[in-house]
Amino acid sequence: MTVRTVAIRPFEGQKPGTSGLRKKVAVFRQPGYLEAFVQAVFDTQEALRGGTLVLGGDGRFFNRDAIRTILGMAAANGVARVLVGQGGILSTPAASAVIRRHGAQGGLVLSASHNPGGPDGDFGIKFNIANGGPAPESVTEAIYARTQVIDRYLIRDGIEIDLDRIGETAFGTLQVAVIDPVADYADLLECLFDFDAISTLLRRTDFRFRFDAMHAVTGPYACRLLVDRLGAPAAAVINAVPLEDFGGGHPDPNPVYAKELYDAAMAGRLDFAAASDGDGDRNMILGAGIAVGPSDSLAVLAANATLAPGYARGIAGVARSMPTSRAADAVAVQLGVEFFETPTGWKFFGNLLDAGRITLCGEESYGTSSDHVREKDGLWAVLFWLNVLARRQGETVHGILQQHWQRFGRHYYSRHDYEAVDAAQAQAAMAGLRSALPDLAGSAIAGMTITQADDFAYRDPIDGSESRGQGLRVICGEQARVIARLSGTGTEGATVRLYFELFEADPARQDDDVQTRLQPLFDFAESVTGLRKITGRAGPDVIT
Ligand code: G16
Repeated sequence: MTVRTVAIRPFEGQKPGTSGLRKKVAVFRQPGYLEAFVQAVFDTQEALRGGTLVLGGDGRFFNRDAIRTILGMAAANGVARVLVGQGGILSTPAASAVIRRHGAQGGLVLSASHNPGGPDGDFGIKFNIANGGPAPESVTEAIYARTQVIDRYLIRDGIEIDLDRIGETAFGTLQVAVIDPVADYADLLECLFDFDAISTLLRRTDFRFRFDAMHAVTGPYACRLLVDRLGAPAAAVINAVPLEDFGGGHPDPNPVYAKELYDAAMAGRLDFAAASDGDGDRNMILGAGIAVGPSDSLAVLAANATLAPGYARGIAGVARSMPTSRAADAVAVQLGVEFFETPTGWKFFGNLLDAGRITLCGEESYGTSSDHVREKDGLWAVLFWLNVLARRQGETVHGILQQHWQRFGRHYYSRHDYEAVDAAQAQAAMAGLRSALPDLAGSAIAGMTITQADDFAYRDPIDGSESRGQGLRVICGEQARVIARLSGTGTEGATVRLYFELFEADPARQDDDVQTRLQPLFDFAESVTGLRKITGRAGPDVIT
């Protein structure tokens, strides 16, 4: 088995976005494309030589082919050991858990997250560092720089393993271990939550519970944890078998793409319902007649953290991405713990978690997690909510939220997405707002004075690194915010995201229709971006 050196030329655009490199499957299937990116990882991440690499993905189309290629390249690049999930499966949080538990030097996670799969869908690859988290910008920049000059990749043929059989195989200096993709992760979660209390709740015949795995990676994890370990009825986990094309669906747990589940909960047919995304790091939480916004979810978990054994001693602090509502800040203030505002992207939480400054973190994009891993974690959030419900016996999701708002105030919140917009039109809308920024402070939106208008820049409090251009924000003190940014995860044109937040302290005004309450902010956004006018669209494609 000899190492082959294959000459290639650099591919344009191998710059990782918000979360790794995401492209159409057809782009990834070009000869040498995947290899160029992976070689750039090996060329820049020297610790992998002689080290351990974790490898797995969300099971989407091209997952197995990519794994075969990467195994051959790992062998050729001197990796000593690869831990690969059985069937090529590893959810994103499970990959993070495996990297940490086994002291690996890094991991390659194959996923395009919530984006659709199949031959015409999307694929993605992300490098995670030794702390289990997504590579910080300094690392992704180095990888990108290498892709721009790459002229060869190394591969060893004959690394053939049965991906479906757990076991170890040696190929010269490379050891490949096919591991149970669920075990390490399930053990970790079992240490954090009150499994006895949750189990009692899930076995109650009057507790109507459903988890939708959306034919994505969480199916096996949910079955093992919720059904096998906790005793939920098997029928409670739906769409549990991972499919290469997610059954033709869009594995994004939100009211639009998990509509059936959403409708069942909103109609009051379920007491607690949840869904996760393609790679298992996102979550949507629903109660009878109510959807818990991701920003609120983070705040509620922070306020109730001590109910879970893993957090019984309290939390060190909490962080949220800039466009996420400030609901969690309000909790942190009352708890007397630190809170942080980071740019969009889970990678920005890594340093704060490593330094022990925060315990919980979350984003408006249906992501919540804690210091148990360095990724967001869908099932973790579901178990946390079940833990809270089990310990606050007799209370409903709706009741818990209402009490939360009464105590901390309500942050009405919504995100409007304009998807697959012509890139030039998206830029024009952003430019409109950007040029208005310097003159906005002092003027008003629906009677609320604008106190600040800027392009968000972040200075990491741990390593001092700077990240600029992270989203345009218009702030009315503690009362309201309007934010605009371009998505860094789309693969078609540009996706413009508008985020709206309005604070309401008066309990008598906390049960209004969200979109109605936010309407003045929508009108303001249109007046400064001209987005609808420029794109000719009547409204957003997705409202969450
Ligand atoms: C990724 C990132 C998240 C980010 C989300 C949306 O999530 O990990 O931090 O909030 O994308 O990013 P954007 O607004 O740039 O599209 P995932 O679940 O797609 O990996």
